[in-house]
Amino acid sequence: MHARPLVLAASAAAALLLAGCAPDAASEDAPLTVTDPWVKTAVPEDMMSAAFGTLTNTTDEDITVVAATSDVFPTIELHEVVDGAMAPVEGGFDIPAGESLTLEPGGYHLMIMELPEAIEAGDQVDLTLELSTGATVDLTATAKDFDGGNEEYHGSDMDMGSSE
Ligand SMILES: [Cu+2]
Repeated sequence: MHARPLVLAASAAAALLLAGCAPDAASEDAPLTVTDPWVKTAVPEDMMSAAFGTLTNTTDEDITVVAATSDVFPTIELHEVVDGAMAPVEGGFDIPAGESLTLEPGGYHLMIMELPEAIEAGDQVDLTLELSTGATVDLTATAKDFDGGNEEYHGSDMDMGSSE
């Protein structure tokens, strides 16, 4: 539900070491909060899934999410949907100071590629967002079924009426 402060504190400490003379305030604060993260259920035959949620920049500087990683999924790409077709987002997700970016079906999303195993409803999926600053933000997305919006994820003629 909430980002883990312990991990954030650790990465903030690492950032302080690297920066040398960074201000010591805000070491407890996540630069980015993630609200309602969720991931679409999928079976390996789907080959892919996607994760969503609202990313809020809690700092007074612009933030760019440059990558997403997971212990479970080998490849996660940052995508957007443009005119009904997915495309990688060049440079990552830009989130201006104090603003939010919502990842949702039909829009920005974290694309989970090469799905190695099924994602079942209720599963908790741990993901890590990497920021351009080098900081990381952990989140746990809850898996849920989502039928709408599937068309955005299939450019081919398959999956027109998959039945369980
Ligand atoms: Cu995608």
